[in-house]
Amino acid sequence: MDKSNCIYVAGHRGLVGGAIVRRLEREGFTNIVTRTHAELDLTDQAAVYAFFEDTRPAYVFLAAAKVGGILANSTRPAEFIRENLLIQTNLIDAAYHSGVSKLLFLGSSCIYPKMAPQPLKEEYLLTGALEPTNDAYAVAKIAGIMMVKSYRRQYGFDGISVMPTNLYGPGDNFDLTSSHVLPALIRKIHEAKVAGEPSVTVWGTGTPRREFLHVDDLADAAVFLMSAYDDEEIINIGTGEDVSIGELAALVADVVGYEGEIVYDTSKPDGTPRKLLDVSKLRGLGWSPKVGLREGIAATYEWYVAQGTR
Ligand code: GFB
Repeated sequence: MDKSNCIYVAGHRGLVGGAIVRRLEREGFTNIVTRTHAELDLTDQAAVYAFFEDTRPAYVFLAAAKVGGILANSTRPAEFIRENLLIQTNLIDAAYHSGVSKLLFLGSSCIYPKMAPQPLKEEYLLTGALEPTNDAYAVAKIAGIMMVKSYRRQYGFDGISVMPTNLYGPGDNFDLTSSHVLPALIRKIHEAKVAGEPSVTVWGTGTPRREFLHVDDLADAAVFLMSAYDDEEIINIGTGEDVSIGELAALVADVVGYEGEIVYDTSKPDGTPRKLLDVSKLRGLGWSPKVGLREGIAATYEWYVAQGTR
């Protein structure tokens, strides 16, 4: 990518897209194109085609998606499958037809089978049944991966698919009905501390294990892979380390300075027991994460508190 190339970041108002724009700006890219939802509805095929014909970006980061935590995924699967299929189908096809030089599609670690061996190697894709709490979202993402791969095979289109682990950071969604676990715990534990509550409720048993990557590291890896990776096979982006939800709650409580009790609501789902990515392929290319979990949680907590005081 040249600094003056036209680069379209789809989904720039989201956690991932926002971080990619910040990363590109910091590196001195001068021609970054973004569109808000009000300006361009990515589920509207005609509007997406017209946008690509007018703008003709050279590179596309496809970070636009309908995303959410375990509750949102399990209670609104129709929205997750429909919106993600429409957005990615429109963007990938329009990018190909308008002559985009390269497209990077973001998947998710939930595409792997629920009971796959750990850590999850890229080759485990489509070797077993999915986790039911997010199977609709996962099927949409798998369709995106297959579309990128098929356009490469049939048309020679230069698309790559990257699979990030669970992400967090500034700009995350802190709505308790739709958020992922990390922002949810930051909010719940902060509010319990402020209100002097004796305990905080964490969903599930606390035993599932998750790997967390700071979104600035993800953005760094995505920009790196746009240049360094060129293959039809997917590539994982993670830290290679995970923690249990119980350990995560204790860490967040420590960062926030909350000394109350953590109680578990086992009527809520645990989801997949573990999804730790094998990151040897990415490390082999020379990339590794920079933000440690405690440090990343502290920075995200600071950002969250600052939002409320603005
Ligand atoms: O982050 P999370 O919602 O999604 O939940 P997944 C991870 C774990 O944290 C689950 C537990 O075991 C939850 O039960 N948890 C505990 C909580 N307390 C809370 C809470 O207050 N809020 C939330 N949200 N969880 C998602 C998928 O799976 O991960 C998506 O549904 C996507 O498709 C995303 O892949 C990265 O890690 O289980």
